[in-house]
Amino acid sequence: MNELRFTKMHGTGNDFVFVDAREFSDAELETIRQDAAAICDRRFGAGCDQLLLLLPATQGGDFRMGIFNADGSEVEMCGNGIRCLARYVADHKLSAKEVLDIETGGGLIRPRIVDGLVEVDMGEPILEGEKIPTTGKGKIVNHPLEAAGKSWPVTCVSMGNPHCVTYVDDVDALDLQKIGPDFEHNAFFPNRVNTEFVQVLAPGHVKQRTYERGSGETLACGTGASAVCVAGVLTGKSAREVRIDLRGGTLQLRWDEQSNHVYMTGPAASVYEATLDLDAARNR
Ligand code: ZDR
Repeated sequence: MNELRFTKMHGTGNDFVFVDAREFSDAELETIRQDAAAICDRRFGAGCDQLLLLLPATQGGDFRMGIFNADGSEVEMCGNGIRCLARYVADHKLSAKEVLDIETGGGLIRPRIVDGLVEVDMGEPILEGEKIPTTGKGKIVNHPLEAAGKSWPVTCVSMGNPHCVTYVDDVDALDLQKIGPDFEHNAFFPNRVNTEFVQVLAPGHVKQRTYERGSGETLACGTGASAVCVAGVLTGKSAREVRIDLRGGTLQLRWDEQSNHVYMTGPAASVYEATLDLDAARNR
């Protein structure tokens, strides 16, 4: 396979190369897996934070989503990506259902389009340290983590993928290129981690920057925003319903007390369609 047809999409500035891979053979999927980092490369390839694949369901859902970070690592979940998947399915009329059941490595995720935005039932957060995973046990709330030469109180949440949330006075003052890798590769996180730096503006309004596992700083992070919503309740820093301002836009989050599910609402956009010459992209 030398040509890859894709749609360029983004959710609040977290950008994706979205590939409809429902008809791909196992050999073609393997090629994509091998070439993921080359496809994501912003100079030699198509360029994106994550490569997303629309795949046939295997467990009774409507579709399955495959996710690769810019470094080529395959990961479990992507919150902004699932909104884009719902947008793609609606744009191409691939389903008549109002709420989709999407299989991901982080479990079944349920998006639906409401008033031009996408609302996603992100499922239940995982709070046990061992399951996130961290090397700590039980709930990890305000745990002191040594990184970048100081101690940061961190609260850890998995939304299918691992997140670490820490509160600061001024998110814009942080040099994330410098401090982010120290969180991502910290021995406390056996599978590495996505890190959210959060500034509380009011109980219902926070500002977030994200340093993503395998992709570096991105303009937004949907699973990260979900983790921030949960961490805000666990630490008492913010309310169950919160507006989160990210560098690329705003997301609305709610951690429902009754169901224990997290709901995320935000935009998703298709920017253009194109064909990538895989041979050329491979020659980095
Ligand atoms: C943060 C993310 N872009 C989203 O929107 O949820 C997810 C991407 C995957 C993340 N970098 C990981 O778990 O490694």
